[in-house]
Amino acid sequence: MEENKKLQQLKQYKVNDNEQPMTTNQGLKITDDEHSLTAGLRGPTLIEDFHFREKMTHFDHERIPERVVHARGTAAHGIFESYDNHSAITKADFLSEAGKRTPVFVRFSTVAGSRGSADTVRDVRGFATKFYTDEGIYDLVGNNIPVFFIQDAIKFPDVIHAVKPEPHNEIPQAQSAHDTFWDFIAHNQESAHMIMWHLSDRAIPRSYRTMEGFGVNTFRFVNAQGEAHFVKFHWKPVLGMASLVWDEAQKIAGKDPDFHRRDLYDNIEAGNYPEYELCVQLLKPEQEHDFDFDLLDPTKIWPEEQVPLHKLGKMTLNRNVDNFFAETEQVAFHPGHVVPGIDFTNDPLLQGRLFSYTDTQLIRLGGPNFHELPINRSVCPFFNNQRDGYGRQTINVGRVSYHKNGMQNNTPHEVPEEDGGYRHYEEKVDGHKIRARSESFNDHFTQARMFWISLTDVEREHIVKAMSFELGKVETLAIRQQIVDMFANVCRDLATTVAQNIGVEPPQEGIEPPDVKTPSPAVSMEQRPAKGTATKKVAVVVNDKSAIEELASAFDEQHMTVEFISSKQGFIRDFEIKQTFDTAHPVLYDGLYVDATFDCPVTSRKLQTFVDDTYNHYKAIGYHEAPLIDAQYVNEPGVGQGVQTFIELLAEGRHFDRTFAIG
Ligand code: HDD
Repeated sequence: MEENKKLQQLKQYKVNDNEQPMTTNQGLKITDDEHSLTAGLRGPTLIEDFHFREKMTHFDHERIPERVVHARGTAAHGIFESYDNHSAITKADFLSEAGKRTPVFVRFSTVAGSRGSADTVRDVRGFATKFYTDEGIYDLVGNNIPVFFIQDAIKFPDVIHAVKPEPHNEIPQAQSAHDTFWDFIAHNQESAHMIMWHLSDRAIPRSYRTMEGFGVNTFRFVNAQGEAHFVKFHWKPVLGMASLVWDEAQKIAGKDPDFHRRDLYDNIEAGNYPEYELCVQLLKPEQEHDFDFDLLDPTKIWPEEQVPLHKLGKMTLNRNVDNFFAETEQVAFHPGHVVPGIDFTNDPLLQGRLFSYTDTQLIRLGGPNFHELPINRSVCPFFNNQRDGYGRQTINVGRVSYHKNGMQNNTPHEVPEEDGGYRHYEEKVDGHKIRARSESFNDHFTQARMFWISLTDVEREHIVKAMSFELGKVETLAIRQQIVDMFANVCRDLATTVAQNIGVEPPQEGIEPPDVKTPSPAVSMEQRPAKGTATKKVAVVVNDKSAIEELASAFDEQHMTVEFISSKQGFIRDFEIKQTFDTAHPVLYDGLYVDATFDCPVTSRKLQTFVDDTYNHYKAIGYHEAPLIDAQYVNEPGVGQGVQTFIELLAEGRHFDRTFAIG
């Protein structure tokens, strides 16, 4: 494993207490950690018991506020490597030469749920990357959906209050399927486009390794000559994209609430390092008004067919954290952490974000020194006249803590732009102070419609089901009706089918979607599907008569992850059977290979349930001999005999053309 600059820096903070004597925090060796100091064997505890007090006080203060959004997450270290010298578009040093490597730390998250909520809920996923560059920290704080619910940051508390558990009973946890969320949507129609993505398979990813990331807001690149571009950021997973199906996602939430966290951790431990290419879309300042949407509107994408992607480099996540709290919980991102060459635009959502992130760290991490926490520390040195505050670690020497000064030769000194000083892009701004929004932000349905017409039939069917599910959980019929009417602006058939499913009237006459002729196929996940077998996880059902040796080597050759399942744990020959039908569940695998039958009727029944669920979720099923699986499945798509056939079926992904599956 490469010791990048950040990992080297972190080393000095690590403590391994293996084989060490136990001490108090003051270093005093402890003789007894089992008993409080009491007055007599059955008497009260004494206040002089400093050991008890220190231990208990620390425990009492262990918790910090969870993130107000994105509380549930997991993270990993890695490295970003630039493909080229990109100085023609940005002077950012980490993009300045081919092969230049920059340490990164990435935190993936859900948005709505609490810190202990399930991973596989229907939600947007956060994709936040901290680049430890030689010029300071750069944070790209993105999501796995390229647009947002609202256009102006002042509405962020509202959309979040609406989606969070309802205030009177704190139900439901990590779900958008409830009244307040859909009431908000019905009354804030700018969210229409985002809702289409939220109801799509993007909101239930198979893993963090198989989802895209987007910077969402429009940023600005500036080169050394001062020339600027509007820029949108994209992360493309090298494995391709894959999602769960809804029935499966709900079941996984119970069977393994840590499903995504475990998947990322296990794959990094196994050396299956997730990779993502960083791409940008670029537009020149003079193209600002060339589109039928506003470039500053965060509810809009720039269709890739109109504005192509340029690849900048590749990120590889190759190391798990040592301590979840110290690293993953304490990491503090902020879209305002930028380096020379990266700047902001007047996107009204971004502008508000630039205030919110530092503000939230002050309450979450307890004061203004969170940049000193090991995970947040820049790898380049930092000097200024900021001093003191809770938990200050730096020991600033000398008498001077102000600028300008004469006693220290006026240092730390300001740095001219040509020596790396950050200079804001000098955009001309002129206007009246008003609370209003440009009319160019008013079209809420064209791109929602474009998204809809760009999807495959299966993807569209999933949206119909998702909307029926979500609204089916809404108790207030008026809200269901308002949403049906609202989405007639996207597709009348969609709205009518959902209305039928949830028992409300079809959409009002006269509501028609905009006439969108050009789709954007790139928004469909089918454009970049996770094909192949690499890192796919399969359950292989075996007993002592099975050809485990051959199966293991055939699947290993395909870089698949295999778990053998049988009626009992223990060893069959050299192979450890780690899972049984009771400890494992078919929703946790990408495919199933059956090479065993069982005499016990209860075990046979459990195997049948395994096959049924795998079938229901459109996943590949392989078997050694036909009698090993139910005859009704044998001629179904995605079901085949023999290892080679199974490998091919698994490589294709899901088999949505099944006769009676659900999902
Ligand atoms: Fe945000 C966290 C992404 C809009 C305010 N946001 C947070 C995280 C991600 C995003 C990935 C988790 C970072 C982590 O892992 O620690 N947020 C986005 C994206 C947005 C967005 C892509 C739309 C473009 N956010 C947004 C707005 C506001 C915030 C409009 C407020 C004005 N976001 C926050 C926050 C959080 C946060 C309250 C909570 C925890 C934190 O910042 O560190 O400041």
